[in-house]
Amino acid sequence: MNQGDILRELIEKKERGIKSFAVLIDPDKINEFGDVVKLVNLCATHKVDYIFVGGSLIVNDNFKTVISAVKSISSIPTIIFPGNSMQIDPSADAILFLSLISGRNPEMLIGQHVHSAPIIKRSKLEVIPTGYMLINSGKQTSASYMSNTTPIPGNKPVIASSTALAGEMLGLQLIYLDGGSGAEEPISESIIKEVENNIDIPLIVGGGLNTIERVTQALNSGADLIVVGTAIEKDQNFLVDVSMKISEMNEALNVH
Ligand code: 1GP
Repeated sequence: MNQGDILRELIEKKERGIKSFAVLIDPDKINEFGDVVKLVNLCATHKVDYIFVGGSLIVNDNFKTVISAVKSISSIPTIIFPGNSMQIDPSADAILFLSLISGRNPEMLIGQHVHSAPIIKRSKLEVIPTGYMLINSGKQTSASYMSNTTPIPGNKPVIASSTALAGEMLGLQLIYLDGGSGAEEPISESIIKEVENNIDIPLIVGGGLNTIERVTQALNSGADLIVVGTAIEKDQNFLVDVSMKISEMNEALNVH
């Protein structure tokens, strides 16, 4: 399998210290088609780097509609962040092929992957092998409940870094530390730093990033790409603030 354009770009950005911003659209939270159009236009205006589409449980029929809307009105790379093997759509640009390495549920480590691999191969989506790690964020999240896994304790950085390192040694190309959608607490500075210090592959951080202080802390601790969903569902102005913060950090590196 060749390294695709999106992964290559993330690796290059990491080497240069450039930070990136992904907006997560959960199709279940979309009530009207016009909502997606408005949000995607805002993402384009404020130079959001990636749009993630997916959810732990999608009960409506919006998944494909959201992806086709994003693709038809923007050129922002659209990446599927699947909650299960049903969330595949060839019109996206890439899929995070998630192995839930923080858990011990074989279905989430390899089972769902066996079902989806032939379909994904036919789809021609860029496949990004990703070590997905749920970190305890204070209350049970949909991701931990739906995946039937126990998250890594939020105060055990060495368990997190050893897990991420094992994922890298197994050949995974990204690590995604997730507190879960709407997490009460974001992932701690010590967990992000410890993981970042132990791996060379790009690091994604998400879950509960709902203030600029939290976003800044995640980025300064070593996140290469941050993902924000819930806070933007509540207030789209937050997208503008995060985008400005990231531009400011990248400009300080003297990169454009
Ligand atoms: C969840 O990391 C994402 O999987 C985003 O989390 O919705 O809390 O921003 P939020």
